[in-house]
Amino acid sequence: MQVIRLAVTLPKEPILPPDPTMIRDAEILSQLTDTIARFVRERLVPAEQHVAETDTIPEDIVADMKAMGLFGLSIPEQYGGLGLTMEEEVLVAFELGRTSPAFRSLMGTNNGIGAQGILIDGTEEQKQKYVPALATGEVIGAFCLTEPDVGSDSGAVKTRAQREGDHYILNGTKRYITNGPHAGLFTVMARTDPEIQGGGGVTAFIVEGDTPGISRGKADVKMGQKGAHTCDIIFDNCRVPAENIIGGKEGVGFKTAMKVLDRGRLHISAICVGVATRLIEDAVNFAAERKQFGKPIIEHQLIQAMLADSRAEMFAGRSMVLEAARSKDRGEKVSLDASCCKLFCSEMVGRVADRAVQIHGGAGYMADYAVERFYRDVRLFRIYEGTTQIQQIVIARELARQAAQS
Ligand code: COS
Repeated sequence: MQVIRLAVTLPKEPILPPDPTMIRDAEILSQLTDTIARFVRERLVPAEQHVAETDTIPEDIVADMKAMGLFGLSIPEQYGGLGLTMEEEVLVAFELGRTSPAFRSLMGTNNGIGAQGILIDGTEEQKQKYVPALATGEVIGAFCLTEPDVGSDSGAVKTRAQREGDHYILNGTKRYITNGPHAGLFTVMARTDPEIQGGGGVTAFIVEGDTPGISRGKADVKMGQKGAHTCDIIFDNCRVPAENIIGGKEGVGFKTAMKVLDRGRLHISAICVGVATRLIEDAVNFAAERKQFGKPIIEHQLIQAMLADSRAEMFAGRSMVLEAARSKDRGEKVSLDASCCKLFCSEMVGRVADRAVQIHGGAGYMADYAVERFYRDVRLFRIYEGTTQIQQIVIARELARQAAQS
């Protein structure tokens, strides 16, 4: 099959009124989303079952994804990416979400949590040194925050980074690291100041994957998302140059991680919308074909209710994600909105997947139908990049803060 190339370069200069920082050229953007939609439809969807069965994305698909520039969608052009705005990125994610999340997961860390720490808070030198290889997919990036004893309370990281001359010595274990088995570059949050208990004692480091003292645990066996891989990353007296502190500043690594997650949560929300769209499509197609009580089940009102609720909720998710992405592009702080999106969209796609299985009836429980796989795949969305309960906390705290200020 021929590689479908993204023969588009988004112009540097914004041209669309009224808010020029958002979509820069509607026609080129629509070419981009159309090309990705076609790639998803013709190349990725037919490979889904193979990926699920083998727990591997075929090499030729990975090569196509690289050739299309998918690893650098949101990386600025000066570092070799396409430089999509947040709104453009979520529009692309709506399309990418319409297939197994494993495909997105492979390039998702390079566009997102594996590169954004450096892009948001790194020095110019760090960006130039590390980001171009992430943009092409030559190197896979990963984000090391979670630990065996540190999940939602991410300010409590125990991994230590002790200064020794012009290096830091890292010791500790990071857990469930997406793309850990493949990563050549890590953003690692480690405690440089043990006197400070919370996030204030945490520093973010760029750690090259082949640094002595790094080892990888065995790949985790997960409920779903086969083809996307996670593992422990273990640091044992791993010497990292002091110049690899992101932005050169100790003690701000937790804030860097939070800023990365604000963005990541919007991206995941958009993927949830994409998956919901796919599930609704599958459910409608099935319901139109399947006959019971003498007519296609789509003509039965109780089936219609499930489809209608799913479509309405998907549309609500899509609208809020677009709105939040636009405010991010305007430079507004979106922590609260990103958490609202992550909370709603991840729960929404869970309900949509549940209904899609229900509409399929017995068939929905069988591995022959994609809904069975998606039902397991979407469960993760409510957990990673901050659980639903963490999003509730972020939202409620921000409301309290705003109330105290008024
Ligand atoms: N952007 C910038 N700064 C932020 C921020 C954000 N989104 N969120 C918090 N901060 C800052 C705060 O302003 C505060 O700064 P000061 O110390 O200068 O006041 C500092 O970070 C600490 O914030 P806070 O007190 O809210 O931290 P907590 O330890 O209470 O933790 C939660 C906050 C629970 C929200 C955070 O730990 C979290 O998001 N946990 C989930 C982690 C997660 O998503 N893990 C998934 C795995 S990674 S894929």
